[in-house]
Amino acid sequence: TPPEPHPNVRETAHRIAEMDVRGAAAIADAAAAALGVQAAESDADSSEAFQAALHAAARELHDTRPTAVSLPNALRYVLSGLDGGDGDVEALRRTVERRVARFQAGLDAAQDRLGGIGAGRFTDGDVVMTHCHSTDAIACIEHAVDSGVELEAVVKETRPRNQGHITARQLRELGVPVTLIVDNAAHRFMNDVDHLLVGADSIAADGSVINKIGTAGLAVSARDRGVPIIVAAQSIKLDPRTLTGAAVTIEERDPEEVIDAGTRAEIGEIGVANPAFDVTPPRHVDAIVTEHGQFPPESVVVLMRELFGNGISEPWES
Ligand code: RUB
Repeated sequence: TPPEPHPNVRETAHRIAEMDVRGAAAIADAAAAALGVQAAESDADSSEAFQAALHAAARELHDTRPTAVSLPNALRYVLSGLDGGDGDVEALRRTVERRVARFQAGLDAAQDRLGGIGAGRFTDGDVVMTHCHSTDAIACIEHAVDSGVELEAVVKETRPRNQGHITARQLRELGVPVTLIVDNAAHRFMNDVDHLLVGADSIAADGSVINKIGTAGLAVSARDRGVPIIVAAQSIKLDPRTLTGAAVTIEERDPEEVIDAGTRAEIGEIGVANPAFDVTPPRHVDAIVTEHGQFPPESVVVLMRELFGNGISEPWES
């Protein structure tokens, strides 16, 4: 039987699955932190036992939500090529702790850098439409506001979980005037906005953007009105598995997020579908803003090869 992960790992996995921790960057940060606790508090007496416990922890974290690639990328960063070496548990522990710290610092630095790059797209008086809640997207607005650019925002509420409320509050706190709209009003407001700004959970090698359900239709609407579509996504959102043709799994969530059981029973026998994400094709995306610069979606594969090479490992499967 595999070793029991540390209770903090259990708790973190639960919080990710329940979406108390949500959004691709926050999920990656929390998963790395949990591996750090697993390493720090492991009572393993051999490097094999130490690694087995870490792998079990990573598996539990990995199996929480399937779509945001930042999660497996975080686990890979911390665990890849970890060397049991001379069997020194203390050395392994220090290596893991150092990698976790470096990973977390890297997340913050990347978001800050891409925010500065994305901010360059905005000029005084621009109106930005947002979908869901993305910390990478908000970083772009925050950098623009900090450098004195005046922006307004049209914020989609983002059913069924209303992450737009989080975006509305954070933009409000930045001093950005916010107009909250229902998702169905997006096309009607498209004439009034200058940019569509969204985040990403995963970006495939062909430049497809996997983000909160509704992004793909929204991009069609923006295209129709000539509104540029910007995706703010640090490189941890690039999915190296797609280099070899793997498809990104779209999470299907509980129907109760869409309709409560009582109301559903009153309606009678119906199916309810609740996919959490969709795929926006590269032709509907103008720019992917990363910490390494802005890319047309078709050329993001170059960056992906540079950062990940062609071989990727899933150490927690061993
Ligand atoms: C969140 C979502 C966000 C991306 C990017 O979905 O789709 O746009 O994760 O977020 P959910 P960030 O609420 O289902 O997790 O830029 O913060 O990584």
